[in-house]
Amino acid sequence: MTINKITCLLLWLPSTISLIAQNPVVQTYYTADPAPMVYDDVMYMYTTHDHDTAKTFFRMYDWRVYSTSDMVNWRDHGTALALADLDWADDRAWAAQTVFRNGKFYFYICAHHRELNQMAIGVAVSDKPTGPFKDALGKPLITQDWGDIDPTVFIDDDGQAYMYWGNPQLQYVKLNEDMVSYDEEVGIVKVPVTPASFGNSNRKNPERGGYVEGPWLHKQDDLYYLLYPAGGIPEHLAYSTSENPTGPWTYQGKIMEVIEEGGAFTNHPGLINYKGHSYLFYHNGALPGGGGFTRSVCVDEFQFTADGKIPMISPTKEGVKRVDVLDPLEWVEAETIAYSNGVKTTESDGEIFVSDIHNGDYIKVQAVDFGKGCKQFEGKLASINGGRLEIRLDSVEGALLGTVDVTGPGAWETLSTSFKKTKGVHDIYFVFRGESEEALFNFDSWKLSK
Ligand code: FUB
Repeated sequence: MTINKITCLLLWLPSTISLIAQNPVVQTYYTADPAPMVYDDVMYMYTTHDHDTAKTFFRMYDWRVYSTSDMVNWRDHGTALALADLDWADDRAWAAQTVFRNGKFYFYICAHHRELNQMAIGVAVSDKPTGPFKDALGKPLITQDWGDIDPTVFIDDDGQAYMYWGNPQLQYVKLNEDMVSYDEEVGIVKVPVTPASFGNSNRKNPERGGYVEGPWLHKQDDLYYLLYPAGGIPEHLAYSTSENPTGPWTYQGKIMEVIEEGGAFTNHPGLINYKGHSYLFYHNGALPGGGGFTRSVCVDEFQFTADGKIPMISPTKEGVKRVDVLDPLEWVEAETIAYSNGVKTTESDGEIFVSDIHNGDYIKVQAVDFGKGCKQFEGKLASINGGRLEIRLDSVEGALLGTVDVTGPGAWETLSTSFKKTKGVHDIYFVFRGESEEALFNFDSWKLSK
């Protein structure tokens, strides 16, 4: 457990703070460069992964994927792709994005090319949004120089797909329908990074526009929006618009200032609409132990103005409001988390479970719909040093619905407890207790019944 638990406890006392905090979205890992995608009414979020021990430079070896149906409880699906899955890549698993086309999910990534000793853009493919993804080409799609980072892919209404990328040179290709090759006749188009197109925030060179890296292409009401980190280090977020997916781009303004408190020197935007709301995904360094190389993804809601502008968006600790409730009558994976303190998740044989559970750690699950009444809890747990799972209502110190003793031989077992019939929508807090200072047990899934 590298995220210092004492720091965690100090930071989150009094525990009432954690009742309202939803940002950063993921607390079990350091995650960055969020790329949202909606498929089949579910929001997926692909992230990069800052290693817990990164101090003086990025240590990034894999990409992760999460999903939600309510915008507050995020299910951890584990590693979508790792450098080890790409024959040609050996370091810097940097920003990426997934899009769906023709029954397949295409994951555009950038990573360090072992032989060329430069960054390159590749594409991996899967039948499922959560992967596992496989290298589609066995080699990169784009290999020019160190600037080949941060791909963003957008499929227009006429079916034409565009991939933009680059630091500091913004560039694009028109992807072919197979999504793993591009129109060679058009080739790689370098976009003029002028102040008129990208603002005058470039601190090193005022002649040049403010665009730095991390583009995100979005279309709304026939207008194309290009969002990007700008200005230099530390980065703020800005956007430009165009009536065409290939520009020319007109600078519109800042959308997020440099995050001073709990920020990172980078930021990285992802804009998406979901269930009638507009969201900006970005990252900061606000998790305990966080910083420029140990970042965390966040999301805040905003509204386009009546004339189609993106307003300034303030990063919040509160995050976003739920847009749905969670059904507890079906088995819920324990790694479906609104907020957690102290725990991690572990992948084993294709299964993911909550691990690194110590005395005093907890998981918050938001807006659990008890309906007209539930009175039974079942959980799949496996003891390590033994302990107790407390099921509490609405806060860490909230009413104790029931306690499950996890003291078995170590294999997964289904344990249950009955509790006073409880109705309506509540947050559940799973609070972990035990005498051992080591990990107490693992937690796989749970459900309630009437
Ligand atoms: O996460 C590594 C790099 O930092 C990304 O590729 C950039 O966008 C910046 O966030």
